[in-house]
Amino acid sequence: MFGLCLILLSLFASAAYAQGATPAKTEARAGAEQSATSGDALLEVNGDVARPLKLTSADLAKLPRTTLSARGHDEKQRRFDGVMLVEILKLAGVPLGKELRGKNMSLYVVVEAADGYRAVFALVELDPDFANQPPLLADASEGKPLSKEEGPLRLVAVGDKKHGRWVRQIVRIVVRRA
Ligand SMILES: Nc1nc2c(c(=O)[nH]1)N[C@H]1C(S)=C(S)[C@@H](COP(=O)(O)O)O[C@H]1N2
Ligand SMILES: [Mo]
Repeated sequence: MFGLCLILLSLFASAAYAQGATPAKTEARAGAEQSATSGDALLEVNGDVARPLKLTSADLAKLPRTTLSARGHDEKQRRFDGVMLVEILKLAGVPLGKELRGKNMSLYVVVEAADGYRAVFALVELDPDFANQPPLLADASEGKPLSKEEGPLRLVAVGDKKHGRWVRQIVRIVVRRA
């Protein structure tokens, strides 16, 4: 009888512990994940931002996804998947939407590639509240991850007639004020 009581008591105690411990455990794990994966960051965001970021593919996977079709430099129509570039800037705490006025009209964004190639966008070109065809940060095309030459991340600047700002192999986004 005493043995049974002890078993029941320990079961109850462990259930209560598990319930109480769950949120703390989740938080601790989230924190550990951030530091464990920061070494393999896909994309850095810095400059004039509230929150500089080092994003992993896991971080990117949490953002809302967009699919679109666009004609590449080879004139072929392709399907691209990824996140709108503005989603990255939202995470970094860059002023957007109603805040994108006044002195914030001179904010611009430098998109930097692994080969040193860089292209510039005015912040207003990225905000769907402001621009007609804001660019997509693509990680896949035709259902497959982008090739090493093109990706892992490439800009699809759908609003442009030429492809000079379709930056391949993007490694960094820098926000600056003109
Ligand atoms: N990283 C990187 N991206 C780049 C370039 C570059 O030299 N380096 N060239 C740009 C130019 S000028 C064009 S026209 C397109 C060509 O796109 P494609 O590689 O799909 O043909 O890529 C753009 N993106
Ligand atoms: Mo080009």
